[in-house]
Amino acid sequence: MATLTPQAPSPASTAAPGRGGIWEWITTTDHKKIGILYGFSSILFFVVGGVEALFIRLQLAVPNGEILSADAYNQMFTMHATTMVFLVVMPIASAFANYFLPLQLGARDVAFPRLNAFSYWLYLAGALFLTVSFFVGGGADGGWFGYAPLSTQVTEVVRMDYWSLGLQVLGVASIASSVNFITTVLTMRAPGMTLMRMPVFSWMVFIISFLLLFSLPMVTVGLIQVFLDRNIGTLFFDAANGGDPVLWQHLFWLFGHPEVYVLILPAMGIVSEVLPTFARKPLFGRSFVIFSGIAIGFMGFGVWAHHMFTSGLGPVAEAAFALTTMFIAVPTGVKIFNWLGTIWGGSLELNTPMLFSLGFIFLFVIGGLSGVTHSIVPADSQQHDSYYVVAHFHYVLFGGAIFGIFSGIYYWFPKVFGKLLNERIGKVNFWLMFIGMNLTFAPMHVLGLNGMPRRTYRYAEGLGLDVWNLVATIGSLVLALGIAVFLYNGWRTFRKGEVAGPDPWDARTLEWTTSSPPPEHNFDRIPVVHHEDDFWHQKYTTDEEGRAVAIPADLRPVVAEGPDEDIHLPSPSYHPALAGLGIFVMLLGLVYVPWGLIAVGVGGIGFLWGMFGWSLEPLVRGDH
Ligand code: HEM
Ligand SMILES: [Cu+2]
Repeated sequence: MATLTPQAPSPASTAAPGRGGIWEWITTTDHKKIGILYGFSSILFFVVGGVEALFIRLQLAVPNGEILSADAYNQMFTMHATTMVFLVVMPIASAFANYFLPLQLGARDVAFPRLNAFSYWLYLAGALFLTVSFFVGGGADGGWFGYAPLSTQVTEVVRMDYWSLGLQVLGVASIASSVNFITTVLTMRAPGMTLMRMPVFSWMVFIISFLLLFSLPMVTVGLIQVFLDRNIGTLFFDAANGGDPVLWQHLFWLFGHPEVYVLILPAMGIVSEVLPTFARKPLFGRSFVIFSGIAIGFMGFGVWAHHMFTSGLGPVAEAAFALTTMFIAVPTGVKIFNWLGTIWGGSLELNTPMLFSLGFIFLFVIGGLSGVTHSIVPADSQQHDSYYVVAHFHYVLFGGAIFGIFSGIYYWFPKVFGKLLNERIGKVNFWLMFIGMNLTFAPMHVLGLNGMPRRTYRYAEGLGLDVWNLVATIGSLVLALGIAVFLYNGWRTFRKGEVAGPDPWDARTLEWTTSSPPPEHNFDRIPVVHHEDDFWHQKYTTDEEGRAVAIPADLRPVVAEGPDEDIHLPSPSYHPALAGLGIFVMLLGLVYVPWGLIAVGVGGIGFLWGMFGWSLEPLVRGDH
C-alpha cells in the first residue's frame, strides 16, 4: 500500500512527477498525464486540419484553380472539418478538463481513472482510423455532416465507411469521458466546494458532459444506419424504397447543434477564468454566467432544425425553430455582458492569455450576430450553403473556440509544464492569428452574399469572386504563420523557458495552490473550501471600500485542516490501451469484410483481453 505521510500545506513542496518513459505514458491512469496526451494529440491534428484548410484556400486563391481535383477537394473539406471538430476542438477541451477539473475541485483524480485512460485510447484509435483512410483509397468525401443519400451511395471506395465507423468510436470515447466528469463533479469535490463555488470552467465541463451524453446516442443510431445502408443494403435513408433521407438530417443535427455548444462552452469557461485573473476583479454576475450556461445547455436541444430551413419542413416548423434560435441568443448575450462587466473598471493586464480572451469576445460576437441573421428563415434561404455560412461558423469556431483554447494554453501552460510561454513571442502569435483570421473569414461574408456556394472546388473568372478569394487565401497564410509562431514558442519554452512558480498570475482558484507542475497526488491534504475563488480569499481580504487588501503570508488561513488520510492513487494499467488497440484493429477489419473478419477476430481478442484484464486488476496501488 503506497502511503504518503501528510506534509505541512506548502504548494511548492513536493517534487514534480518524472517525465517517464513510453511505457509509463501507455499505462498511465493519472488524469494529468491523460490530459497531456489529449493535448499533444489534438495539437498534432490541429496542424493536420490546418494543412487541409490551406490546400482548400490555395485551390480557391484564383479562378479555375488547378491544385486539387474535384474528388480531392471533396475529401479535403470533409476531412478538414471532421478533423477540426472531432479530433481537435473536442479533445482539447478534454485535455483541459482532464488536467484541471480534479485540481479545481480539490480532488486527487477523476472518479474512474482507467475508464479515463480508455477514453483517450479510444479517441486515438478513432482519430488514426479516420486519418489512415487518406492513405488507403481516400478520406471521407461526403461533407462533415454526411447527408444521405450522398453518404449512403455505394461506390468502389469505402471512405464513408471509415467516416461512419470512426465517428461512432469517437462518440463512445466522449460518452466515457462524460460519465467520468459528471461522476467526478458529483462525488469528488473537496469539503466546502459546493456546486455554486465550483469554478466556471468546471461548470462548463459539467454541462457539456450532459450535452454529449444526451446528443451522441442520436447520431450514433444514424451512423449505424448509414453503415448498414452502405454494407448490408438496408433502406433507412432510401426515398425510393420507403426510407427518408431527411431522417438523417434530423438525427445528425439533433446531435450537431448541441455539439456546437460542446465546442464553445469550454472556451467560454476558460475566458471566465482568465478575465477575472487579469482584470483583477471577480467575474461579474458569476452565477448568471453559470445559469446562462445551463440555459444554453437545455435550449441547445431545441434549435436543430435551423440547419434545415431549406429542407422543406414547412412554415410552422420553420417559424418555431426560428423563434427558438433567436431565444438562444439571450443567454449567450448574458455571458458577453458579464464578461464586459468584468473588464469594465478593472486594472487590465494585457498579456497573451488576456489578449486571446478579449479576441474571443470580439470575434465570437461577430459570429453570433451573423448567426442571428441565419435564424430569419427568408434570409437563411439566401445564405444557406453559401460562403456567408462558412464565414459564420469560422467566426464562432475559430474566432470563438480556438481563440478561447489559445487563451487557456497560455494561461495554464505554466501550471502543466512549470515554465512560462514567452510573452513577446506570444503577442506576435496573437496578432498574426487575429489579423490572419479576419483577413481569411471576413471576406467570406461578401463572397457568400455575392452568391459563392460552399463545397465548390472551382469558380469562373469575372463573377466578382476573384479579389476576395485571393484576400482570404493570403489571410489563411498569415494565420498559418501565426500558428507556426505558437509552435515555435512551445518548442523554445520546453528548451529554455522561464521557470514558473506555483502562482505566476496571482490567480483565484485551487489549481494554483499546488506546485507547477502539481505532484502526482495533487494535494498533500484535501483542501477545505470556504468561498468561490477560494485561493483568492486565502490571499486577499477587502477593506471598507471593497478594495482588495493582501493578507501577509504568515497570517493566511491554513488551507487544509482536514483529517490525515492515506493517499490512494490509481495503479497504472496497460489494459485500457490494449482495449483501444483491439478496437482499432476491429474497425479496419469491419471495412474490408469478408477478409477483414480475421482482423475483427484478432482485434476482438485484444479488446476482450483488455476489458477482462482491466476488470480483474487491483483498483489502487499496493492492493492485492
Ligand atoms: C486554420 C484555419 C482554417 C481555415 C483557413 C479554414 C478554411 C475553410 C474553408 C475555406 C472551408 C470551406 C470549404 C468549402 O465549403 O468549399 C472550410 C470548411 C469548414 N471548416 Fe474550416 N478553416 C479553418 C479552421 C477551422 C476550424 C478551427 C474549424 C472547427 C473547429 C473549422 C471547421 C470547418 C467546417 C465544419 C467546415 C465545413 C466543411 C463541410 O462543408 O463539410 N475550420 N474551412
Ligand atoms: Cu445549429
